[in-house]
Amino acid sequence: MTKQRKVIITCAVTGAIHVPTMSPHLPITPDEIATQAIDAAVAGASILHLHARNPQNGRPTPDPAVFMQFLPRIKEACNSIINITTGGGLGMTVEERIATAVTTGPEMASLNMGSINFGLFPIVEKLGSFKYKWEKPYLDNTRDFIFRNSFADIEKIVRTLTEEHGTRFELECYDMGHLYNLAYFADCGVIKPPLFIQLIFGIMGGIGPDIDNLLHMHNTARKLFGDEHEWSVLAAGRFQQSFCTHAAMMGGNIRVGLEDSLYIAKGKLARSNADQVRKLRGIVEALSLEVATPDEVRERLQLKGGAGVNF
Ligand code: KMH
Ligand code: ZN
Repeated sequence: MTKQRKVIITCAVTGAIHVPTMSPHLPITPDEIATQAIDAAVAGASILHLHARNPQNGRPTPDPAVFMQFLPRIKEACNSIINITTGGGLGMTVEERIATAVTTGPEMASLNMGSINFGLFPIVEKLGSFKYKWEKPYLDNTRDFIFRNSFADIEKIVRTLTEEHGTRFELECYDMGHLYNLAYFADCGVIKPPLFIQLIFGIMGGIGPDIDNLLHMHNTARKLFGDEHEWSVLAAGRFQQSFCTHAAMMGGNIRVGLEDSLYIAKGKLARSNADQVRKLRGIVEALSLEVATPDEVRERLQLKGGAGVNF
């Protein structure tokens, strides 16, 4: 029997799904994002998946100038791998979505492996009133929103970031077909191993949060990519912790953070990203598993190292 590898914990710190009304603990300003990211790193997150928000009203922004208010600070304070979103937020063009990764050349960037509906509109009814004017239409408009990631979009993002910067990817798969899209790009050599595949459950428009689906996606990834891939799991909302626990038990890696869930326990908001990292780290260690350090992850995923980025 092969020894189980150390568990890679990714923390997705703020994202572009949740709106400020939903939690006072969602980091918004560059200072809040930096502080929570650094605390998550100290708690055990070896990869930090980062988005930016308008500091005045919390709306997701692709503006590289806003990212640059926190990226150097995080890099200086910790050794964790900085992973910049190319998914961005609702309504951003693909050019806007990749602008920060193109200018900063991170070690890692997210790469969404197919187009899907992305329904956030049911949240509106649950909230009732809103802190900022942009929040309600932002969520409501997802009734008629397609999260666009065509073959051409994916190829453009990969070629640009690989050729210009040697950036490698968190390959986000929201449904079975996305694994096959990835297999196409791996077979033709556009995306090179080792692949770091993020299996995503519970986004409205993607595959549902059913453990049978996790087994099926994991088995399919194994058939398609064999030894050439590492896999990780994220699940939205209340499924976050149970899916991460299953993934760790099955030999996978995990992603936590307020991008994916605002909660630490049933009905209880997480006060920080680090709270979630600490809780899942505790579960991982209770299973007699170890957590991977950033340098161990760099070696496993063949990343270029923090010295090679432009911030
Ligand atoms: N919000 C997650 C479900 C991205 O940043 O590229 C997916 C995500 C997208 O992390
Ligand atoms: Zn993201």
